[in-house]
Amino acid sequence: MRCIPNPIHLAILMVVLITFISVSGCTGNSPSSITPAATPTEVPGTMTVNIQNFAFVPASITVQKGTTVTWVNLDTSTHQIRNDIQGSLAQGALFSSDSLLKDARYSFKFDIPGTYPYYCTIHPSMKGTVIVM
Ligand SMILES: [Cu+2]
Repeated sequence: MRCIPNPIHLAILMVVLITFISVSGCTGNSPSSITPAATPTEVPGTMTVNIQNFAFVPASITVQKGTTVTWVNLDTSTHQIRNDIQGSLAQGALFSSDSLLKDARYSFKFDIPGTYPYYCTIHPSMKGTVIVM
């Protein structure tokens, strides 16, 4: 029995080869690894408020009790955070930061549910609120 190449079998073989080469070529074009987009992550029990363009961002946050809130000054201007009880600057403050230079941080842990307004002593028009549930 002689082995004669069957034209149909050759055609099928060619299609299979072309398909294989095409698929192999495609895998070369796909990214070798997918890097997940960087997403801001909050460690449980912490919250960050940015001080940016003379504003607290976000100006109002709601957190569970026991949460530590950290303010980060992204401005080149110095800011100073002070708790303002019921809008009266004369009353005592539960929390009060030092003067925060650029990139300085201040943290305070909120253990008691309530509403805590605060402001910047240097720029009193800057106001924010921490609501503790
Ligand atoms: Cu300020």
